Amino acid sequence: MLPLLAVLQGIMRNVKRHKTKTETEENDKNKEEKKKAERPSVRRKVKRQKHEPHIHWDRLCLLVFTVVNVPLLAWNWKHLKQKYLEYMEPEYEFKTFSFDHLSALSQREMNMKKYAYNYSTTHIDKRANLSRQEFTDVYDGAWPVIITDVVPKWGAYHWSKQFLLKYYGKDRITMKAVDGRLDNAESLALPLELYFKHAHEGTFRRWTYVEDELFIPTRPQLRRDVGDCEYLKEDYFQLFPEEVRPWNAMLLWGTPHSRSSLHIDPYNWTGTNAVIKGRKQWKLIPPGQDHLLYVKEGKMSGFPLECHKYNSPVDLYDLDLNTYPLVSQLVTIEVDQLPGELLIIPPGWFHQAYNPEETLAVSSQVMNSVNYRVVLEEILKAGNVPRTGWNPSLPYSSPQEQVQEVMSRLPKQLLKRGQAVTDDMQDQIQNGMKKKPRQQKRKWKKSSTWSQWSSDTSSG
Ligand SMILES: O=C(O)CCC(=O)C(=O)O
Repeated sequence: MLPLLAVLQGIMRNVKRHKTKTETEENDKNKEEKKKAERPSVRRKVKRQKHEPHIHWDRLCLLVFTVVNVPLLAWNWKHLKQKYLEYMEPEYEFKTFSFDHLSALSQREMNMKKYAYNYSTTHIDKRANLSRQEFTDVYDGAWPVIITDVVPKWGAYHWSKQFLLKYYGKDRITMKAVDGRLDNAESLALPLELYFKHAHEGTFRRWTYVEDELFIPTRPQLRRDVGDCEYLKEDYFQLFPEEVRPWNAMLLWGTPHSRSSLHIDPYNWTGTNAVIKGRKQWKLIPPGQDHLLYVKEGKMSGFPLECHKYNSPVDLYDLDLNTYPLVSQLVTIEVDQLPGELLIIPPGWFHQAYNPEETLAVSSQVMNSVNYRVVLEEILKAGNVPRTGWNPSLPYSSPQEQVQEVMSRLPKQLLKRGQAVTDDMQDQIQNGMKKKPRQQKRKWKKSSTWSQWSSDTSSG
């Protein structure tokens, strides 16, 4: 700033000097011209000179100075500020981050003393009229909880199979069909009306599970019916560009015996699961036991913005201890979830759900000030943005600003890719396999009849 002011002063001084010099020169000239004008031969020449435009050097200099220096000044200010911050502290690097579950648990134990509630430290509490503060103090990021008084207020709570059939019967929904063990699954896109007819069928070794990530988000009326939860209103996923924002509100509609894999959610977010009809049984694994779960490294989720996938090949509802002997050491927490109940699962907890009867549910997610750093870690770990070259003041800014900063650094081609993943997925569902998927791993077969799928799998 100071050097620039000095330059400005210098220029002004020169302009002044130039001005006085020009004035004296002009006076002398005028005198001479007067003399010449007395001679008729030069009278015409003098007249012409009188009409020539007069250049205001001072104003011109000031204009040039302003045009050149204002942008320079703006750039310099930013640059100097950056240099100052770099001098005070070197460039910030996102080091690998891991959530400290033990300290979250000990904090929870301390906070529990503030409230007159008989908390379980080995099971899952079912709560109503829970205050936001108590949720933050005792459950968020630390321990799963079932909320019983939220879902009954949602429009979705009143969905029936008939309602879905009436308005969306012809639309295709995506599902996995299992014949044998859980890992022998096939992906299908079938008309809802076809699934509707068979949704009550299912045996322990042969079942089907609608796990459709786009069905609700792409139908505004259904999306509106999925309400929110007072405790999870803060959601930084809303700061993600739309092209790479994780799909939200997955439709889960399973035949009896259908089940999810044993997994941690994408981005390691805080997950929610609302049962609308039927019943779910859950096995939840407190963190720190990943070494007992045979999780394969390096698997990717295929989400619009890539992240690692943490799936265990173990089926806790169909144990194979010969192949996975370490599982016998696992500590699991079990809970049954009834219609109208909302389960909230903290990051880092492997979980698997089993539908003992036909069950309709919706799962969602949030990124908030408790888990934002875990989610950012997954984004960095997947190589979406480099870990180096960040503004040193970043760690001191708010979680929201940090998320915004990371999002602003996503390369344009990632946004394009994100949109392409969603478009491909929709194309495949609507048009079968006509369009070749780009970078996407999920592929749905377009069977048009249930028996076609059944005969396909039985012959295979
Ligand atoms: O209800 C289910 O099948 C489990 C869903 C689930 O775990 C999830 O959405 O992450």
